[in-house]
Amino acid sequence: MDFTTAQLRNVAIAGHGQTGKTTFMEQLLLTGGVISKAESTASGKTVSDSAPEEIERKISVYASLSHITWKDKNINFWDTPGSADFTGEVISAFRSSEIASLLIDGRNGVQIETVKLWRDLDRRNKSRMVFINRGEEDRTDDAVIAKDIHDKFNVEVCRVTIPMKKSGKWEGVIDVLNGKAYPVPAAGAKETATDIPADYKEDYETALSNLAGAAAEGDDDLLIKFIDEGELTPDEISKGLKEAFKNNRIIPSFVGAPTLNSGLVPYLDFIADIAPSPEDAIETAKKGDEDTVTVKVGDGPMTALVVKTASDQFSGKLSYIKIITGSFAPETEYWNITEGRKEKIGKIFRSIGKKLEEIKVAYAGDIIIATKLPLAKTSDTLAAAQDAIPFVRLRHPYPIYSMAVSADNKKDEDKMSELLAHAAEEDRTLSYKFNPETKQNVLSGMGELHITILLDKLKNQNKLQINTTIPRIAYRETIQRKAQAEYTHKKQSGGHGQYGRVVLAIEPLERGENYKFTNAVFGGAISKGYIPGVEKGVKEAMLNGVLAGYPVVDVATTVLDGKEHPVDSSELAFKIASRNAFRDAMRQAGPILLEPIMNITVWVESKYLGDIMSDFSGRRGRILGQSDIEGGIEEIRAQVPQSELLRYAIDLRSITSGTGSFETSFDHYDPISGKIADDVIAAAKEFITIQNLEE
Ligand SMILES: Nc1nc2c(ncn2[C@@H]2O[C@H](COP(=O)(O)OP(=O)(O)OP(=O)(O)O)[C@@H](O)[C@H]2O)c(=O)[nH]1
Ligand SMILES: [Mg+2]
Repeated sequence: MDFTTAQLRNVAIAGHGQTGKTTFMEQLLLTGGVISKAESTASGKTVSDSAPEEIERKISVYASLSHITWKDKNINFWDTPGSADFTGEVISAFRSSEIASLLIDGRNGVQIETVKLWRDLDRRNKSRMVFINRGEEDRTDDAVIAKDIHDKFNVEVCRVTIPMKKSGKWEGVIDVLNGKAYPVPAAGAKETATDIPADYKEDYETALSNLAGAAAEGDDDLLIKFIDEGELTPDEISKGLKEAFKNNRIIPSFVGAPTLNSGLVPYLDFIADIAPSPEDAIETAKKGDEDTVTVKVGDGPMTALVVKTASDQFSGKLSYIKIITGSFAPETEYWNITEGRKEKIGKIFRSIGKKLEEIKVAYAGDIIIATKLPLAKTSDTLAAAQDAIPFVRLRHPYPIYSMAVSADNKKDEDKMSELLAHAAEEDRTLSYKFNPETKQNVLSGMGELHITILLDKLKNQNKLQINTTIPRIAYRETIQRKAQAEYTHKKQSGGHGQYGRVVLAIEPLERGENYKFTNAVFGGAISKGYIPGVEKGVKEAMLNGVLAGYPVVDVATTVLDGKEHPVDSSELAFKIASRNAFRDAMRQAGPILLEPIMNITVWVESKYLGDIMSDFSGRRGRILGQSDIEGGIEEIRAQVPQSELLRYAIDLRSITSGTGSFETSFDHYDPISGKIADDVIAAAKEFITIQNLEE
């Protein structure tokens, strides 16, 4: 079936880990008639959590896309993972959806990942609705959650459904907007509408009046009418809610008991009737350094954005594509604007989790899947016209947790590198790089779970043993004072000899100035032609310092004097002489080690503030500042040596029971001394010995 842009809805279901998103999605699919039985994550047979790593761990790892046809609308739902380790998946879902639907566990209220998602949605100015689940449980009270939301985000929710729950017994929900009740259906039966029971009339009247108040936010005329008359007609309420929701001025809230199949019909009705279609939604595009331009979702030549790529065991490479303008056809060639090359499109599909349903055309605003696209990567723009402006790329955070990885032999190591490089292309929150200084392959991601799941998957699929260690740190060496040294390189072993004598002085530069080389030889003691050899020698010496073999930085070298031989001198002889002169000078110049210092920003609930501060002091950290941000969250900014942060993703998780998060970036190098430096030097010596044996 074809759906026009106005008939589409794109909803990203998101929220704190284990709040019940996948279970909720399953019940929505059942309600929408897509599946005939709702499975639980315990059974490992849910539509959304179909990957082996999801089934094994009973958590979502990937954003899963399914669609439901409801009231002639095609609703695309993303079920996203709640763990911060898989935040890249949520980014794909948010970027391609006009609506975010936050699932809140009725027993626990707004939890920290939800607070972080909310902040992200604020930055995107994205419309959001909330669904409070586990309504049947004693502890769940949607009024308490409404207050929690108010306290954390300073917004009022407008309750579109309210619970029918007296003396702790869950009886169903009332759809305030449509003035109907939905009693809990019998096991296996569908939810159907009835009149509102007399017991709940009063609750309903109050909620309706509040809903009219929220609808009045949508339109000035409605607001005036509401103020004058104190009420609005049902049509006016619908119209006002549509406008207010589309413009992100209200937060509609729903309550239900998904596993009892209760509260889902009014939620789907609201999405179909009130929530915005992608029509007129705004995308941003940008060519090179030119200004950003805005593009309205709708008619025009075909343009689209690749929002996610994945590999499927059976279907191969999958590209998830949000169509921005025009219509998207299968068996076509489009331009991949990002690559500057033509992309051959084969079949196109909608999906129910991993099940693909072939379609013949799709229109602006839809999210579809194309298989086996040769070039497409996440953030690529596809277009009918070669000169289309590329859409702004998806913004992914920097990876915060790194492991050095290796395999047992060269063949496996090559295979490992190929697989990891491919994984990093698919998942933009991963990075895989060879660090030439430490001679290690480093895999970085959003947390221990992220890395572990990826490596387990590769091991299982490819029968590959991958070893992990904590990565080495890229230390540096420098000097503390001026020194001078001379060195004569002389070899007279018959035939052509080698001769070069170099006198040079070194002195410290400002931190970050790195390198300076001056030739101050007077009166031609060393001919001009040999000076490049002298400089090469200095550069070579600076590759491996005298303390622990780390690169030497922030040193100025001046060549003062030297001597050459008419026959035996050569560039090579001067290079060897100056390399040794530099090393001798460095030994006298108070060599010290430098370590990388990182900027770190941590977000935690206020109650952990003290623990975070004292933990930083144990890590030789320096606090730069701290501020309260919305949602009862503290932001702490500090500088901490990189060597103290290697396991921070794990440690922060244990300090904050999994609720904290952080970002880091390199800032500068600082000297280290005493035992810390001794340990680094001892470890490096061991490393150098092994390296030498290997070479
Ligand atoms: N009683 C009850 N249990 C639920 C409900 N929703 C989820 N659960 C249980 O809560 C656990 C987590 O449910 P999931 O649906 O996997 O939660 P999720 O939010 O998708 O988890 P992540 O994707 O890992 O963030 C499972 O054991 C579910 O059976 C509910 O409405 N009622
Ligand atoms: Mg899930």
